[in-house]
Amino acid sequence: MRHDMFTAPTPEEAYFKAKSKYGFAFRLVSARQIIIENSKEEEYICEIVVSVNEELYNQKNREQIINNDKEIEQKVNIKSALDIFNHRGISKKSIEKIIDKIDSDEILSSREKLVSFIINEIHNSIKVKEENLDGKNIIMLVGTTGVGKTTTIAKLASRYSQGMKKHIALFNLDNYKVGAKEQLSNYAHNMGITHISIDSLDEFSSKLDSIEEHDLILVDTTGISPFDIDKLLKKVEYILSSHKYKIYTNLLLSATSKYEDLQDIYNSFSFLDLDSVIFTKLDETNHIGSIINFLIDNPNIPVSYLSNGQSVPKDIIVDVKKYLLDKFVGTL
Ligand SMILES: Nc1nc2c(ncn2[C@@H]2O[C@H](COP(=O)(O)OP(=O)(O)OP(=O)(O)O)[C@@H](O)[C@H]2O)c(=O)[nH]1
Ligand SMILES: [Mg+2]
Repeated sequence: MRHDMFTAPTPEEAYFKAKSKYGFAFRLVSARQIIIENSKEEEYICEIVVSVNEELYNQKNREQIINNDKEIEQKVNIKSALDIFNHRGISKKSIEKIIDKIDSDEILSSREKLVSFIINEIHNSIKVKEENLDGKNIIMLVGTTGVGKTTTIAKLASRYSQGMKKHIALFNLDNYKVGAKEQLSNYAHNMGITHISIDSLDEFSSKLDSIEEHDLILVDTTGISPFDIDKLLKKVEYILSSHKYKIYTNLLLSATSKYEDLQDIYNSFSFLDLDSVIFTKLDETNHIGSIINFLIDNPNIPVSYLSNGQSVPKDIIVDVKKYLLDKFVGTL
């Protein structure tokens, strides 16, 4: 026979520990309370000693050593994966969210398996909005000042009109910002596309009738606050209830923003019922951890396009998933 000792705050808990290790195949040898030295108040701990047969004792203690080793190895692998991804801007919260999904010890048993599991989950967290331009559509770009709305509209206009042969019109409200009208109308002129500029939301309905035959209307929202955009959208929806246009609202976010700013901007625009986000200025950073954190935290919003430069029309990416993953994995 061999003796084994268990300690716990109460005798019941000590007994429970012995039971969970040996089942009922043990005999209680002794039980006592031990005073904890150096404790401020009188504190006790309970200690029980049990006896078990040699074979069971050896088997259970071997299992315990193996389990302890396994636990240590898993902790080391998790810490190392956290370091790798933290270093690339992925937050501890995002990684822990992914690790919580793991339901097999196999993945945690090797650092390589854990890292490839996390990359796969990052891959899954990038939701892509497929380009579907069937029927009549209005695509509206919204976002903070200077994020790249007008430049992206010009790139999309070229893609849709020259690449896909859609009959398109560009629309903007230009009374809010000096030069905005010229910027978009220059692009429109160069591409031979209809450009309509209005001074107020009220003018919108009369102008819309004049572009009714177009397949696609791209709306720039230069300098308009989200609340005015909401008014504009309601007006557009009202006017268009008799037409056959579907409206898609895209929020532009800069890849150079930190995660907290991406989330704040998204929150302040989200009441607009956003269909997708477009990340701009990917050429200005090699670190897209903030984008990945954003996509992990907002799994319901897909990405439609990426903008990676100032050059119109070429700097637009449609294969969003591949570009983001390549860029992220390239830094690993
Ligand atoms: N590096 C880089 N610059 C960009 C990108 N997209 C736009 N820009 C530049 O960013 C600046 C602002 O772009 P705009 O398209 O005018 O931005 P906007 O959102 O229309 O700005 P407002 O109308 O003032 O709200 C310009 O200098 C663009 O050339 C991009 O993907 N990469
Ligand atoms: Mg603009």
